[in-house]
Amino acid sequence: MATAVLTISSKNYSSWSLRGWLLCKMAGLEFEEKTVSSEDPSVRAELLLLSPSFLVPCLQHGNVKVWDTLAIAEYLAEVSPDAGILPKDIAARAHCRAVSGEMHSGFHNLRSALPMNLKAHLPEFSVWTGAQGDIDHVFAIWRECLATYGGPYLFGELSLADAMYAPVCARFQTYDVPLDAACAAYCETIMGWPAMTEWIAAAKLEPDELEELDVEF
Ligand SMILES: N[C@@H](CCC(=O)N[C@@H](CS)C(=O)NCC(=O)O)C(=O)O
Repeated sequence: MATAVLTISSKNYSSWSLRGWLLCKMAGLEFEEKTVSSEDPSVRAELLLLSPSFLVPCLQHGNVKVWDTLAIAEYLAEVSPDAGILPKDIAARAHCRAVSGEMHSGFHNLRSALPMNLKAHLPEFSVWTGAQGDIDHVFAIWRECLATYGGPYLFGELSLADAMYAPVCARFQTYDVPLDAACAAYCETIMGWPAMTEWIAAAKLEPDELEELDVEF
């Protein structure tokens, strides 16, 4: 397999980096990580060369450069068709793309009100009511998927959807969001996914703190 490099940023804070990285792991891709701090102007210039959108994750695989997490997922599903990134059944595949697309383009209130911070535990955090609607919609998606496909992952086996919602599980743990039994079991499954525990362990060793994301809420 061609040499692959995945450009990411902070393991503690960057939920999109986490999603891209989980997808590479799911695809069984052998890859190197390149970590950039987009706060540093000289690094931003380098990042622009690596990722035309300025954003991470960005995957360089041989001569192929692909950025944007959904595009990376679709590319990896083509490179590793047996990895299960997309379900085999056409209806389940469409459903998986729909709930993954929702995560990619929506849930803005949830994402801004509950930033990913794997090192933190903020049990006193009060959820802004604007975010509660997003949280309830996540619960509805999870309950429907778990009931339809039987769990323990959203589509039975690990898929793109689990990579997309994994940072949400981490946020629910950080902010002690109350969960029903089905959603709690799903979060526990995701937080115990070996790739996830590997990422979290590395995040906890990261020295840098982004003060603006570490305020006490
Ligand atoms: N839609 C993009 C979102 C990527 C994104 O927002 N990445 C953040 C990190 S989580 C980023 O690179 N931000 C640039 C910056 O912080 O300057 C994707 O799906 O990959």
